[in-house]
Amino acid sequence: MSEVKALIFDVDGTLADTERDGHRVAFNRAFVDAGLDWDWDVALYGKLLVVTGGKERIKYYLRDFNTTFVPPEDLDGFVAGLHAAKTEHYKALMAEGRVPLRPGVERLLREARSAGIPLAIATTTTMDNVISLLENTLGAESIGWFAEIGAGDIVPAKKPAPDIYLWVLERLGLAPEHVVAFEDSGHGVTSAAEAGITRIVVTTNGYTHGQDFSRARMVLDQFGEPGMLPRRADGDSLPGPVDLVLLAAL
Ligand code: XBP
Ligand code: MG
Repeated sequence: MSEVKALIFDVDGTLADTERDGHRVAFNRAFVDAGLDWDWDVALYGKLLVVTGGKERIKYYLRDFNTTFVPPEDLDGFVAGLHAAKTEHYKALMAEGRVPLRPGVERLLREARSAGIPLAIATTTTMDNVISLLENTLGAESIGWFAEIGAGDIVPAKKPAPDIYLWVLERLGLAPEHVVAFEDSGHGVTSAAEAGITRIVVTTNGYTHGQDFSRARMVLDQFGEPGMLPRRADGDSLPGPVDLVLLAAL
């Protein structure tokens, strides 16, 4: 077993349940601002999550779900404008403290920091969104906890493509066998696995429960805390929360 030399975290759905009450609400507010009658309810948004990336998701919605809407000639400009407005709404929602970190996230981050294990982020979401989530949950200084943050359009192809994980691994100067990746979705697992990472821990949520996690090493409902143990898909609890001892034995 190789030594664990860094932990790489996905953001949306993994660090926090941002999709339903963060991104989705922000998209809808941007649509209202633009005078559009589009409403992405909780169920529809679950279907739209098949496509990662907010701009890509809007285009997918127009192509497959709202086929009668006639977009302006400059589709890319139109989508970019909506998406920029959505990012502002997302940041405002985060500033309201609407979305807490998932159980055990802060504990695991702090444990790794104390042990001198570098932290990194590999996400498809916009960098501004990552910063605003971290600032409003762990405080502004927590951005410096991460040795590398790979986010949004920094790579051409978003998850499930491996590009963002490859980018982060290269910046860390580490081979995939030396890291553990944390994900919540099938697309995220594919992205990490295609980058060569085999130690992948999944924490599922309402939107991703039941997806294909066959390439993950461990699938749990949460990282857990000492009094709140993570459960596997079969319902069995782990003996303790996800910590560095467990990760070293993966
Ligand atoms: C997260 C996403 C993101 C957000 C929206 O996927 O798909 O696109 O929904 O963010 P993952 P932007 O957790 O696998 O990284 O609107 O900023 O693109
Ligand atoms: Mg995710």
